[in-house]
Amino acid sequence: MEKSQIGTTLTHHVLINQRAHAQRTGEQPSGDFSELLNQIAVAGKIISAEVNMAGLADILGVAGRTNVQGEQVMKLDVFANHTFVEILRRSGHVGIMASEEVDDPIDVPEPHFPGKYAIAFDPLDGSSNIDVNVSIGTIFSIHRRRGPVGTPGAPEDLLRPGAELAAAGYIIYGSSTMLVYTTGHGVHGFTLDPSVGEFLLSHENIRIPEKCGTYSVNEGNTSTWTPATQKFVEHVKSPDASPLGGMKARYIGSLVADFHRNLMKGGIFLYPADAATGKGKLRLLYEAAPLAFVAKQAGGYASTGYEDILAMQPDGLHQRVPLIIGNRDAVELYERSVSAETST
Ligand code: P6P
Repeated sequence: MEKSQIGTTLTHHVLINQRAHAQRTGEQPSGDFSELLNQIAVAGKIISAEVNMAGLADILGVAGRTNVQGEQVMKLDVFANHTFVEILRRSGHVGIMASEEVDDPIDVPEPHFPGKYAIAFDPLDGSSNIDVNVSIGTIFSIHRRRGPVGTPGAPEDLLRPGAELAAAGYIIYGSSTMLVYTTGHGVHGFTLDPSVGEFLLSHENIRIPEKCGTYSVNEGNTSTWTPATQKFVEHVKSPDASPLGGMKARYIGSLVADFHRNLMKGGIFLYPADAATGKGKLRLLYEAAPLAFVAKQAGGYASTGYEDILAMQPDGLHQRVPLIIGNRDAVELYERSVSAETST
């Protein structure tokens, strides 16, 4: 039978995978996850339209307040957060949420139905790039709640290791809008066809390429790094170093864009710990853990330098961690350089 000219939609792809899951486990799919992912896609389409209009509408410029991170909040951030909260509340599949833009857990009040999932998201990461037309993104992580559906969710539904995630992914608003997700059975990319308003399968079973030819780090922070981090970055820059020398530098300053490039072409992204505080900048719940889940499913790995990101038990919604993510061999080389330093 000739291959259909109609692309594979997100819904169709989830149903195919759920049938495969049902054959593997004998569990009959409820269709809840498929509906939830479609609602995330709807939110992504709405935000994509606004992001692409941002240069025209009076939506640029600072909204005049700072978020829980102490960062100036752009109007698109506020819009993106509101879009996700409202659409997920109405979905009937979410019992509790966490957002980079909101200090406390976000509930699902009546008349909405608290469903079986707990979702943490960064509604619009890379917001400092919004008004200079650089790619930005949404990052989401999905846990299956422990409590029964119909009852309010609890923070404990969110504060769980990334290894327990039911699904994770991101939407990148760039030259095209792509949704990339995994449920633990491979990483799949869908590109938005704005003419029909559908995300169509464009990258099935994404695997991070073998060669790690790029390093991605803000070298303006070199003076704040530990000696081991400074040594690692010098190593990967040096053409004669082995293994993994001679890498080229690429740094966009938008986590989703830097991560997506490395996922597609191979590379290592570092936002290392500050030597003085031992702390990182990026957030565990809705940046590091979901991207670590995606990276692992694509053959990569993510670490703080000391431990696997997916093994970490979050101690708060907005906990910050160092993040080293990308090709497994490069991340493990970083871990060895850190452990060599701490063992001296
Ligand atoms: P720096 C954007 O504000 C962000 O949270 C990530 O998207 C990005 O990777 C990082 O901060 C960039 O931080 O300190 O290099 O500007």
